[in-house]
Amino acid sequence: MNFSKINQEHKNKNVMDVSKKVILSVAVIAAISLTSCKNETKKETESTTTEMSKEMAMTELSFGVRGNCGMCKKTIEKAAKSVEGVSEANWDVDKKKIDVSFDDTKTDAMAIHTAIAESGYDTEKVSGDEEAYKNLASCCQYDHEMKMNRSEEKDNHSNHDH
Ligand SMILES: [Cu+2]
Repeated sequence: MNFSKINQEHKNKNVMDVSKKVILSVAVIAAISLTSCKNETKKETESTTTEMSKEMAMTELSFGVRGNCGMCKKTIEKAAKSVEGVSEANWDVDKKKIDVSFDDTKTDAMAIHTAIAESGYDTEKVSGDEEAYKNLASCCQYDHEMKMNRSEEKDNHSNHDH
């Protein structure tokens, strides 16, 4: 008699334990999914901030580069983009001027001038490499006296070194 009563109580206790466990695990799962949602949101915010600060670190610069045609444009832009940290390079055939965007923690203006000069083209600061110039297509062998950086508004930064 006694024994079966105890057994019954024991069973009841088991049932109680099981339902407690179920409630507990539901609560845990809910808590985990809440936390993971929060984490995801946080991560997204963080990566957005990183991208934004990356964009803010980009330095934009334009300077004169001599050249004649679309082939020159390709060579000049390829040379500028070969510099690590340069993300954009756009040479204007009419203005004889290049616009570049670069990460100033990775490179600087002189590295870009030098890379373009090595491909055979004169920049405002560095004369084009003579050997590379001789190897340019004859249509690309521009006049070394050519006026460069023909933009209307004069960029104040182009007149002094940093
Ligand atoms: Cu050309």
